[in-house]
Amino acid sequence: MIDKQFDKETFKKSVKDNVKFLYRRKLEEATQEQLFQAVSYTVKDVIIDNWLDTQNAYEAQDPKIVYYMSMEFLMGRALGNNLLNLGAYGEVKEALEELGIDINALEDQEPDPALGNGGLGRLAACFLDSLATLGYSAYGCGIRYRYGMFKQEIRDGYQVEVPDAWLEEGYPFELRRPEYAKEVHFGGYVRVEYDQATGQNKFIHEGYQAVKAIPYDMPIVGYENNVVNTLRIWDAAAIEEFGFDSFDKGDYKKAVEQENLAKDIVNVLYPNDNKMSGKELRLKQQYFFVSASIQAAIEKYKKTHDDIKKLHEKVVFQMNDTHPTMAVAELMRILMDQEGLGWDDAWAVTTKCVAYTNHTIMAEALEKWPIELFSRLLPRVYQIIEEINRRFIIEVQNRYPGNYEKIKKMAIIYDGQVKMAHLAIVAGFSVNGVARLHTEILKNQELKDFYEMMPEKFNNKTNGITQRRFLLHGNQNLAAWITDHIGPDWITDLSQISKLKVYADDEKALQEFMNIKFQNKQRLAKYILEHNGVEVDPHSIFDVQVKRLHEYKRQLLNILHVIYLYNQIKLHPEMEFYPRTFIFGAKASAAYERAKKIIKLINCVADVVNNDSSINGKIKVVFIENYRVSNAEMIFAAADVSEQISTASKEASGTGNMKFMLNGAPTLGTMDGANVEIVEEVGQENAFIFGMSADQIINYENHGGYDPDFIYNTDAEIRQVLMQLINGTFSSDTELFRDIYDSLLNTKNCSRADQYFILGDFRSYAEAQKRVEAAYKDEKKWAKMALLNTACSGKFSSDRTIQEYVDDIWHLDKVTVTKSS
Ligand code: DL6
Repeated sequence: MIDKQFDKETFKKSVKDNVKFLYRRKLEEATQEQLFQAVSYTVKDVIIDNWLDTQNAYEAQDPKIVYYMSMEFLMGRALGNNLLNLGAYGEVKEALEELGIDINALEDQEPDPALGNGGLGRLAACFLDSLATLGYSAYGCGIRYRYGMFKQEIRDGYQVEVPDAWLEEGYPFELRRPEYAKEVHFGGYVRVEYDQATGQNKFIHEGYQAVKAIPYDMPIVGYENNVVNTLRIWDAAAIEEFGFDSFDKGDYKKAVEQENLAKDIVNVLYPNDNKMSGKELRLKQQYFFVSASIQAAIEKYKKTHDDIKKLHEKVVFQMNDTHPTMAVAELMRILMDQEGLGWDDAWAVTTKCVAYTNHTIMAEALEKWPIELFSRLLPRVYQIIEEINRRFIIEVQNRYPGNYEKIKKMAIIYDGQVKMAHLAIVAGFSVNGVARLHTEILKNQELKDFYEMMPEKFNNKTNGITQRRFLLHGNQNLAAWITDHIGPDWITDLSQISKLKVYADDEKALQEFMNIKFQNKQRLAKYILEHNGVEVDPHSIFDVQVKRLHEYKRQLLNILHVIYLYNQIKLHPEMEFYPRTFIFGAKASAAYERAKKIIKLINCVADVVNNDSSINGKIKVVFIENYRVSNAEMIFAAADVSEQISTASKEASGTGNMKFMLNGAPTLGTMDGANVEIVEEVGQENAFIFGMSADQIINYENHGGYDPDFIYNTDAEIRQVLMQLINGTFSSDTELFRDIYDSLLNTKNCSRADQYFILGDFRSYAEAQKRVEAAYKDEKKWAKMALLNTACSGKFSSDRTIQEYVDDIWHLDKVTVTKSS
């Protein structure tokens, strides 16, 4: 590959030239940042050739295109990943070494483009990687937030949010494309005019504020196949640049308003995970990128096709959760108001073009917008949704005559609110969940009425992750070892990794496998020492929970169990205990007070436990600051135990669970989300499963909850742990964790005691943790278990997921791209 892409000497010269022309410096004088930019521009030059070749191939072959519409793309760093996918990492590393440049240090210069919160955004990024690698024509469509996910600093144990100015130094892997700018309209009113010629009403949107949407394209490099797809993220600008003209015309106020609107729209990513923000600006963001993306898609289609009624043959829009659901009405608007189709024709096209993925059943995440806000901000779009709703209600009435309960539950507009999930289901030709259990819950519980009325739309697509970032790049030693043993095919066909199973009883192989894990643990221990000032023993069990902080994910269960273990060790200093390092990493939404308190609690417990010499370092607790894609890659590689302990039924899928598994860490988890399928692949005996089932939880919920007070009153050890939250053990301020304590019990301050069944699952969790310890002590048994986790992870590649989307939903054509030079 390298021969075609890179010539070492040319590469080195190009880096030197870039340093000279960009910074007027010699290589030796350049800063690390300047070297990063110079190298990245050199790599981008190669990518651009492939990008052009891909475009030519697409033009020649005219494949169907999927537009993956997502408010979030959590891309992670590009330089290393691009080099790997170009098949040039090793050679470039060598070339850089010859120039005296360390590639790792260089990669560390890159900001983490963090245009996403967590699972949903990272999934979108994995999907783009797989689409390019499998050779499908795809655009990611999103927003170029000026500030991505905040950087997390931990000060005095508290999370502090620091703005993420990822564009400050200029981002080398993007291209501004002003020639494809679009206008997006907000506010105003709709004037209806009768058109004599057609005998139809025309709907004319007037008095609006306009914003210019300017696309920036980022290359998405397929793995060694010359394909480069595009992530198109939209920036906003005022239509008329603020200037003297406006003063002269007395239009000053309008110009300032437009300028501010544009600035606001793309300013910042809302840092909410599994919770809707309900803010006007968020609605504006949604419409902004949806409108611009659909306009661009239709314009592209019309360049080479003249029958708009056949749009669905060449275009499909996948709505990543409900955030882009406005796509339904926007497409209708363009088809009717601009392309001149009547309602029925427009609806026929739209309903063959849009598909919806649901990522959560958390009630607080389901998007509902007040009619007042929606109709004021998007009057024409709202009008169209009203009409979709009117027609849908007639359908429901015809199907269930006299059943007003159905209308109440299924209407798109009800109770003064627009329900985006209902709109997505009514218009979408496909509705999918993201793991088998999740899809079943959607069908039988959350979306039961819709499933009964339109079962053919519902399907499951279990999530996946790209092995190229999370093994080939993140765990290079293990990747090389795997390739040595089974060849390189696993890189593009993860099912091949099952060939490792033959080594499950091979002592030498197991030893090598665990040696690599140990090296990765040493690397993480070094990072922890440097970043947390805490010394951890790589011989201890690295027990890891890294993910967003949310009560349903139950980091609280984990830390309460740490307190319980600490009490046990204090009480029985002689008891056998295998040293354990509990590693946490999590960002909490800035406004989520309880989640932030849980972070503080973890850090307070860490302070006490890590500094108590009486326990001889048997337990260490570490909270890794600013958990993000780049440090995640290193953390997964070093984990022994993967904590996936959500309340059953709440985690739609999880994808961290798959990344741990791929890197040889057995799951300690509930039967939730994709854990169910992980256990199915690897076997119960190679995981540590505990807790109530989804059915049990749902049953409790449907019958008024359960009684945690009973557990508190009858289990003295659990009671002791809870008391320690409010008796000064972990903070001299005994009120600091009162809210957490209250949330677990039927106190006067708590409306739903222990909503996430922490006490209910506590004993079962503690018992599973004992099984972990026993298994770990048996070195051979553990090594086999770890290796089998890697060997059984084949199903969880996003390549498999994408192929299923292609086969069942999108029906895309595979394209081959050959290099032109
Ligand atoms: O599907 C990706 C990811 C799942 O793996 C997680 O289980 C789920 O919590 C997450 N959902 C969201 C929902 N956000 N909204 N809306 O992030 O999706």
